[in-house]
Amino acid sequence: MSFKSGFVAILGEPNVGKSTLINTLIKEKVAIVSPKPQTTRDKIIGVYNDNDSQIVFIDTPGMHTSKNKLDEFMSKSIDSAKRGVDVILLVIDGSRKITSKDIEIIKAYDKQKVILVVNKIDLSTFEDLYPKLEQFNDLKNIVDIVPLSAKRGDNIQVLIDIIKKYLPSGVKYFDSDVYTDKSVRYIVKEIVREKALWYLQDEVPHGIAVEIVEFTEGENLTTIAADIICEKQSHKSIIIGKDGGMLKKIGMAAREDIEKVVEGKVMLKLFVKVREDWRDNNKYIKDLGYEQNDL
Ligand SMILES: Nc1nc2c(ncn2[C@@H]2O[C@H](COP(=O)(O)OP(=O)(O)O)[C@@H](O)[C@H]2O)c(=O)[nH]1
Ligand SMILES: [Mg+2]
Repeated sequence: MSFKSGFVAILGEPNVGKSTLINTLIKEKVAIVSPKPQTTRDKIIGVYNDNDSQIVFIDTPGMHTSKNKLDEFMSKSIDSAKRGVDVILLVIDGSRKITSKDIEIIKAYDKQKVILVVNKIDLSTFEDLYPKLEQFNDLKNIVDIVPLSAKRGDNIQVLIDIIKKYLPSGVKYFDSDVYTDKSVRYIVKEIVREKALWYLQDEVPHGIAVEIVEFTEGENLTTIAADIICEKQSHKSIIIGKDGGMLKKIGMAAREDIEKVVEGKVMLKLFVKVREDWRDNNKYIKDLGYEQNDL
């Protein structure tokens, strides 16, 4: 069999498990995950390698309507991820009821090869799931349907084998030891944002960005300082918390994950800064690293 390679975009509504899926597929944490919608802001590439293939997965922010300039940036990054890919993985949450809106969204993809991924099967029984899958049988634009659990890793190999069927013969686009287009710094700042999303409530976490201000690799210790940027003074006090408790919680959880990424001990210093309404300011969005990086 010839070597297969190609590009696969992961699309779907917020919270269906797209980022969890890319991490499971490539067995590395490249995309952050949280129960809150709009966790992913950027297009992220994760590269899967085995003996006879290389698959370049592109994780995208969930589709939703634009409210501010950051939202516009996110929807542009979905559009650019859709272009020029060999296969689209359209992910839906199989533990939810399937609505007519879901069917409409699926039908809209009629020009590309689409594999429908029905995620979170660990939350349903076969009896619940089977009638749901039957609803998709008539959809002619779907080349395959794969029920799986991104979180548990069930059926992941089945998905990879199916994707390979639809990829062209080709060359490697990335060296085998490269698993993402993002730098360690980028992943570090995303991990800090992930923990802020986990622990903070309401609108506070959605107005957060993280900026790395120091990254020094020592012999036995990597020292990292990061600013957590928020939109309002009142948010700043919430993020710091009583006696600095919230910031400490975010920092401890983040450090644990960052140590796995840098493969060593880390000292993490976090600061909180206010930049009013940065989500509506093009310059801030660019400064914070949300910039189109087309393939
Ligand atoms: N039970 C279960 N939860 C999942 C699964 N995949 C993702 N999740 C959870 O769904 C939430 C959203 O996941 P995320 O990957 O951030 O979704 P995204 O917005 O589509 O990228 C998180 O709380 C995940 O832990 C799965 O297979 N099973
Ligand atoms: Mg995501």
